[in-house]
Amino acid sequence: MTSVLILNGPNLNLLGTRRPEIYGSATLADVEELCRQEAGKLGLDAVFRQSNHEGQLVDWIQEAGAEVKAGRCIGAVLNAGAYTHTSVALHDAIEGAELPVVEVHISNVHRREEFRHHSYLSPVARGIVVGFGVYGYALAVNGLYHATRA
Ligand code: CA2
Repeated sequence: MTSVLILNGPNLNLLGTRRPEIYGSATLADVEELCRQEAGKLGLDAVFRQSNHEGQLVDWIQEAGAEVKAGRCIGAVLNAGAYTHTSVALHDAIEGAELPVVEVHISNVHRREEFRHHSYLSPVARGIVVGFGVYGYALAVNGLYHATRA
């Protein structure tokens, strides 16, 4: 079965426990279930991961690039959390792995602090979903599927 990778960065394991006014009340386990449902409708297997460590995210991006080249994966939905705004390493990993990525943010980062307005990942993303709460993950899975269909 072809897969779609859903990658979550630092602190997203805390989803649903704090800051509901910004991130809502869904937990990361709820987001995983949402992604599994959405991927299933498209005939895809959702591989869902979270790490607080930049290098781990780089490793997963590189592995996913190889899976895409082998025809076993369509690409990744990526909420890199705060690394979005800091990480040249994630930018380079996506570019180097030629991984189709849809960048997703639960909150509308452009309505928040200025330091959240810049993304190192957007220039190497196929698309961006911002500000639709956790439903943005479902939109991103769909967007990635349609953007990568031959
Ligand atoms: O809106 C998003 O999805 C973000 O990627 C979330 C990141 C933030 O640094 C980005 O600017 C925007 C933060 C994720 C941390 O999530 C928490 C959830 C509950 C409690 C504390 C943090």
